[in-house]
Amino acid sequence: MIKLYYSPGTACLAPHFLLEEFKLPYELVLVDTSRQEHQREAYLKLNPLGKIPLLTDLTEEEFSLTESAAICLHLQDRFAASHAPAFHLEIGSAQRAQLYKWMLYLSNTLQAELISYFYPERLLAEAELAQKVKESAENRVATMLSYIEQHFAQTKGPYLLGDTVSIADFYLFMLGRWTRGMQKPARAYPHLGVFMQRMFERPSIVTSFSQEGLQAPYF
Ligand SMILES: N[C@@H](CCC(=O)N[C@@H](CS)C(=O)NCC(=O)O)C(=O)O
Repeated sequence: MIKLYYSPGTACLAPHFLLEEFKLPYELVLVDTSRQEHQREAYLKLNPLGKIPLLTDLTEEEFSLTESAAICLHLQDRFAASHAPAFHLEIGSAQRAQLYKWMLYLSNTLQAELISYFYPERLLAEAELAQKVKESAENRVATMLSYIEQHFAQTKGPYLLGDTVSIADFYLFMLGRWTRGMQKPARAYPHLGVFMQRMFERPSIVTSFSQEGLQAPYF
């Protein structure tokens, strides 16, 4: 049985959406970060980084994986062909190459900047300086959202890969949701906003929000 260790609304969301989207049997395991459960011995044994998410699968052999983007890619590799053929992309195909581009851009550029936005004190501890780090991160996130907006404006979408929905769309939706408290959130961009609304209408996303106990505003 696949288990997804989660904390509501965090980087567990994209894998959670995909487990629902692919209609896989799985179990959600809450790691209560408000009680520092992610820093306790029991969890650190499973994930020495003390981060969320973590996916384990003990069906065949002992398997565990961290890094939200890696979990999404793994779910696609392992289950798309059998459970969600629309998500299957041939290795070496142009579309799969674009998928790699988006997954890496989203995870190592946009997500990294969002971490600076949410945890500025990890970069500069003093409150006034941390505030400046936060503002600066928000500015850079705006530049990144504009780049994605431009992509949608040029390609007309409706998804990052064009007509084909992919795991990168779920990843983008998760990160776009994280901008909801910013001065110009993802939903405020004309094309990106339409994308966010379209993704939000997918039952897999609605179900995941409900299972994680998340409430409006959703994005
Ligand atoms: N690069 C990792 C980041 C994981 C991460 O930072 N998760 C956050 C939640 S979004 C977390 O565990 N925070 C707890 C902490 O840093 O103490 C991934 O994408 O999975």
